[in-house]
Amino acid sequence: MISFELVFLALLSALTFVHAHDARDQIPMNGDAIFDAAIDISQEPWTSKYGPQSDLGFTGPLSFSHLEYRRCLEDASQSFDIGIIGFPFDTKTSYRPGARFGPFAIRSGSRRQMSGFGKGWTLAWGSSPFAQGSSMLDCGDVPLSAFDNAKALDQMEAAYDTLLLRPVLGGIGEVYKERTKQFALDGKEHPRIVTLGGDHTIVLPILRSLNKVYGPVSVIHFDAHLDTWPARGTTKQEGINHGSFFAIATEEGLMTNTSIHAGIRCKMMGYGDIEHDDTVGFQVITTDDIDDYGVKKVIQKIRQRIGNKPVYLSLDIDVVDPGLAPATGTPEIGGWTTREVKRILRGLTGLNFVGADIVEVAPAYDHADITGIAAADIVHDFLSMMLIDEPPKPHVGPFSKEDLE
Ligand SMILES: [Mn+2]
Repeated sequence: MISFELVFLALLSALTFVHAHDARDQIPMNGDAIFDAAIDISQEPWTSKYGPQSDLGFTGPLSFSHLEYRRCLEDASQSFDIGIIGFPFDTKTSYRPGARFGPFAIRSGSRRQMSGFGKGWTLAWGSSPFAQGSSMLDCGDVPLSAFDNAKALDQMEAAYDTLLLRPVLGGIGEVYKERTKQFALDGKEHPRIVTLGGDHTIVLPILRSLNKVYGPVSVIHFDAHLDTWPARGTTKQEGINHGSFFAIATEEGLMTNTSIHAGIRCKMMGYGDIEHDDTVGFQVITTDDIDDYGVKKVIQKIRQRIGNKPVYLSLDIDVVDPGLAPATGTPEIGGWTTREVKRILRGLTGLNFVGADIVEVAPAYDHADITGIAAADIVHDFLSMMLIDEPPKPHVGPFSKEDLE
């Protein structure tokens, strides 16, 4: 007796043959793609019953928040207003390496914050970064040398230059607002790049690149550490590392003297480190200032310091307490909570950001992906912060204005 399966398979092959024959009669045989195009998927079992093959939060190829992924350095066919790029680099770190896997961990942590389907709206913002009229693209990772640091720094600068000099798309609606034109030396609107590090050294080539387009910029630096220590070592390359890049950037004239740190709490040689930090152009907001002065004052001081100048934001994940973000190279206890960092970032909305990064995520030291998820959520806030004109008002709900006093 012939089984049902055999009959079904025979029928299927017969149908496939007829279908193939029909299609080949009508369409010149010059490639499988043309042949495949002749298949009417709407009649196929999957599409006729279930429609598109949509990616779920936990499926699909890895891109930040499921944004479209292009290798932008070799593919200029798609313009963007905000580009996300990975700098997988960790060979200038002083303690635990592993941040070369940061871009992977942050993209992986972003899978539930889906850019499609209108998701991304939060009560805290009252909006979604994906609904601000700006086009975003995940531009992939830069293939950096893991063996030659001087080459890797040059590769980062060349990659950043390449993206920064691309023309913007100019929005995906009528609401697109020019953000960078007024500061650019060439008077043109330039895209903004969000970089996923990488150890903190990646900021030096980024500042070199930004300097060519904007001249010197101010920096808002979230970190447990100063990163303004003088270059030391017996070779030039040894002196350039994730603790000295800001000092080098200032020597090279890449920064204004109106920058500010937020969340500092590391051990130092002494107060001399702070005096030197001042010469590099920074004011210091310590981790404990949030208890003594509160979130509002922290926001106010950063905004006063930066004013209307073009500003670059660099966030080392170690600004967050290692209990909430353990996967980092140089953890320091007693840090800010992710909620505090998110609140400060919201408060900075409307400053003239020319770019941003998140660095020092080293997922080998993570537990249950919490650091990757925290970093991805912070990048989600970066996008809103860079696209909205002013900080969102506090939630009202069952509260009233009097409750704020
Ligand atoms: Mn740092």
